[in-house]
Amino acid sequence: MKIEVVTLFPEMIAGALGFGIVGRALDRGLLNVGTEDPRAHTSDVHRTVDDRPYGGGPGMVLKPEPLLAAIRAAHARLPAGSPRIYLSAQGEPLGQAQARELAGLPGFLLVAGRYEGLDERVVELGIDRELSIGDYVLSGGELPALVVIDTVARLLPGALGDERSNVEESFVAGLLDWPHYTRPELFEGLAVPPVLLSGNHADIRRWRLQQAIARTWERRPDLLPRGTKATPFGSPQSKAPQATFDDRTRGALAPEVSRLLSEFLAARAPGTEDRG
Ligand code: 4HQ
Repeated sequence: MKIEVVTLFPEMIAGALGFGIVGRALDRGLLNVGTEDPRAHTSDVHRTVDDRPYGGGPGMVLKPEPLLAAIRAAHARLPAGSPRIYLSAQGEPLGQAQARELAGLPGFLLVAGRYEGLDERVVELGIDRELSIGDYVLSGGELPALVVIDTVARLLPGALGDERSNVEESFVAGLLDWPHYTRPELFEGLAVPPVLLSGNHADIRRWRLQQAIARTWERRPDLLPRGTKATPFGSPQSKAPQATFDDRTRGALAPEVSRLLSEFLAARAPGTEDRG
């Protein structure tokens, strides 16, 4: 996988990539990251990369000529068909699906803007796709570019030390993580959940999945399958067990996840409160 980053601050990219999983992916040659500085494509004595916005107002806009020249120079070093991606708050939200899609490509180009952003004609002429890392305002596209590189790098085959990590993650794909514990067994008066010490791997797997489902329900219900509702099985209103979420999305879940999610939702349904 080859990635190029067009940036006015190439040291920000190079300086952040030498650590952990990404650093090892670079060492192993699974990933190669290059940078291109638009300032290298200026010819005036001040090496000017920005200018005032037409129409007036505060802030500056990246000048089109050096930026498009940098995009073209970096794109020429990438495999044919590598998309040119602009990091912007107006872009498509980056999620795990987008990361997987990018990880399947031979390469791509990231454009990190500064100031108020790019001249829109550079977007028209030199950008294939826009991605946003979230609904907040940053001062530049370098951190978003690093976020994209990090999330893509760890999906490359051979990037994780323990290859099982990605397999384990796909087991709960689309759910929040379960809680983790390590030694000591008792820490500041807080015990590790006994099931994790039981040695019963089926019980542990079920408990973790139940924890992941409960946390997702509480904290990020938007991540659960469309149409997810807490509805009791065989409730008085209907004889047949009711669907607790769309049958179509049910099919996309691992059978174990589907079953435990149905159980969780049935237990959560109105009128099933434990008044013990
Ligand atoms: N930007 N996700 C770059 C962002 C942003 C985001 C603001 C993009 C500054 C120059 N990029 N401009 N959020 O906040 O990707």
